[in-house]
Amino acid sequence: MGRAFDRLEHDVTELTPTHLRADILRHLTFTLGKDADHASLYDWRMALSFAIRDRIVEPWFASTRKTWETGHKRVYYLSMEFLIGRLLEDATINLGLRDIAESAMAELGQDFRAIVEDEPDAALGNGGLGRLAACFMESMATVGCPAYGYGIRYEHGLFRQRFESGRQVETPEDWLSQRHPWEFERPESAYTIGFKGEIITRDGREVWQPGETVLAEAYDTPVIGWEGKWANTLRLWGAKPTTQFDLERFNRGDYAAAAEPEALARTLSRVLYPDDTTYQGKELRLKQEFFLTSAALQDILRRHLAGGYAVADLPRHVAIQMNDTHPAIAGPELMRLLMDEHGMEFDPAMEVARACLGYTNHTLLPEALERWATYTFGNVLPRHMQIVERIDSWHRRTFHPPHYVGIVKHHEVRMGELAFIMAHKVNGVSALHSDLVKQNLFPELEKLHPRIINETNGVTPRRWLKMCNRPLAGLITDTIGAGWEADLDRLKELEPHVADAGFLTAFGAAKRQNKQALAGWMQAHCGVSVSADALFDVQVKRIHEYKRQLLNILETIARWHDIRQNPEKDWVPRVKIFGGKAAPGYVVAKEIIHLINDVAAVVNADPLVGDRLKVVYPPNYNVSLAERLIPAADLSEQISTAGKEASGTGNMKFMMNGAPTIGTLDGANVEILQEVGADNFFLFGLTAEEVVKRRANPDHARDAILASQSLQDVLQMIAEGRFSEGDPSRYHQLVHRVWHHDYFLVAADFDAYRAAQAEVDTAYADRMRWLRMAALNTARSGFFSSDRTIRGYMADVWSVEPAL
Ligand code: 26V
Repeated sequence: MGRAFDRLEHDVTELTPTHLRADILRHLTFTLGKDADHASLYDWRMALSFAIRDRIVEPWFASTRKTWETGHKRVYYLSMEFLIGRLLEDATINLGLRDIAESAMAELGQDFRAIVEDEPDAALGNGGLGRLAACFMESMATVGCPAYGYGIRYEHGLFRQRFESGRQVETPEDWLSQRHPWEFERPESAYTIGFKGEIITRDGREVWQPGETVLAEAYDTPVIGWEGKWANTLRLWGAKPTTQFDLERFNRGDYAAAAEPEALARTLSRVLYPDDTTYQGKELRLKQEFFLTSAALQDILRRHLAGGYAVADLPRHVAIQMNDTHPAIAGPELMRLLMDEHGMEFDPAMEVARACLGYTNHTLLPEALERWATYTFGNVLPRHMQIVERIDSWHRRTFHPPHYVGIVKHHEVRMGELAFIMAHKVNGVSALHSDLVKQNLFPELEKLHPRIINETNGVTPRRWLKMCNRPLAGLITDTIGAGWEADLDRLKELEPHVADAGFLTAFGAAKRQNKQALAGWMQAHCGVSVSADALFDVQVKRIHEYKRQLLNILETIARWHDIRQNPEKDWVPRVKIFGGKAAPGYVVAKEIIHLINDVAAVVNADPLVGDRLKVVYPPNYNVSLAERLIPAADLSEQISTAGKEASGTGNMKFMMNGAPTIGTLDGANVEILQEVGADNFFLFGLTAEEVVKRRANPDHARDAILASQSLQDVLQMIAEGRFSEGDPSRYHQLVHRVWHHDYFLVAADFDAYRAAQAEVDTAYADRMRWLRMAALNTARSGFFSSDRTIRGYMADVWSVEPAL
């Protein structure tokens, strides 16, 4: 095994369960101060985590040292979200220690699975964008791209979801209430972050004198790549007060006031904003964005100068990626640091900043595009407001864009335009999405400065296949040999085997094993018993109108109705599985959740239907639940209104795990279809262009409903209160919206969706045909490894070579 480091004390290749057991016991005793006889599951988890962490530290140092010594260019990935999930099992897998860890724990009388599942998810993200950042961190470590991820160490990640009478209830998430064994606190790496205040003149230059300050303190988590060959750092910032505790006030008895600055500072990293649907313009959110960005940029400049390089040389050593516009204040902040702190003039500073910055767009939805009122922006960041205006007027003077194009418009700062102008490359996240970014989002700017490229998303096959699907991963290794994990195109070698009934049967057995495990889990956790022979049809993602969970549940009702009408027919049994959270203020999404749970209650209790249809909605969908559901899925639901889903990444995980897609021509579905072939994909629905045309007809929903007896029946049943204990008012609004305000064209696509679902039934009934389709999905999923995506960014955006 080729290694990038040579000073290994802990050589993982020579580690035996007995060695590891000794390390675990040492940590149990000396790190945790516990006696093995009295250790809890938590204690054992900590002891194992520390023993594993020890094995990461040396490759981590070796990687860092090598980057310093060679002056290699580094990537800085700035993201308000990192949706990491659990780390223990992932670390053991990448170190090649998974089975050794399991044996070591068994020798100690502990169940590895139980220990792994005791770890809380690090849920520092909302959904796709945050999970992508986590996959990218793992892939950058795997391909040996020197990188830092920069984010916020939220005390509370995404809320926990419960259902009360079918309605979503949120409770705070509390991952740091237990010790987090993966991070290293770095009190010595702290930066002052300013807000508000005024602009003063110093030596004839305008500089900022902040009115408020907080401290950003670093917490580092090593991120280890496949086979432990390289490790990078995820650096999360925690907020602390800059002022000392006010002892004088405290002594005067003013206890609460004495703690005020502390409370104020800490709110900055207290909680993740749980709304990924609408931009709200809240001052605290802007402060969080600046807190992350300023801390990161100060850290980047400090490291650059410590390497002995000139400020003007920054682009040779530094590539900064903005994950959506959330850190787009990086443009003006970098300009401020270059000009106000390092004495550069505006023009050369612009050159340097633009050569460093890249911007990834993740959404076209107008309500999610960030725009800050100039009033808020100027109040919180007065110097940045000046700089933004200077950039805007420079841009106007130099390039003469149409009058309606610009950064500051109608008393708002548009972060998309700002990010575009400050970046040398702008990218979308799937082929279709990148085209739409060009055509619809930035057509004028792209004409003036062509810079939009595509980098289709990907997912890490270590977590999303090797780790979460042991039966299938084992079969793959048995069939094509080891090494596919970091060379996913090798899955193509499975293709010749789909002609072999023995291989297909083994493929089916692996899937069946996962389904059986999920059925047991759902019985225990949701109280629903399902047959593992039924088709597991899964839609898991944030609840959003454009993702059309509503279309899925309407089809479920139609199916239920059909089964009741024709109970003698030979139905293919189905389990409809839903998972996902709604933003707390998203009323319509919450109504959809309620309806799904209401339908589940009626359908699951219907003796006429029995095993032919079940609906299960496990609460609190998160990374760990995804790892349980996706390997057990037969069918992947990717049914967004065409033109709305930027890419999707869940779609790729299902494909890898051998679940064919039922889906629209949206986001990366387009590329999935292209890779897997039309015979192995259930395509339906209007295209992005047709969607736009159809909306021009104000009666599109009414026309579609009147043309579909089935949809009329479904809407009628809901309206009558069949799923709301006879109460017709509960879903009055929802039904009204389908008839009159169906912006996402649920009605227009309903019949096509139903027809595609009927094709799914037919295909599934032919067991060998289905297994062939499923296996081909896995075999052709190599393109969707995030290693491929990262190599694309390295070549097209960052100009970084792998260091391995
Ligand atoms: C948006 C907003 C709006 C402003 C307030 C806070 C906030 C927080 C998060 C977001 C994220 C919206 C963008 C997003 O998650 N996009 C998803 O990105 C995935 C990765 O590229 C992609 O696969 C999904 O299709 C896309 O919806």
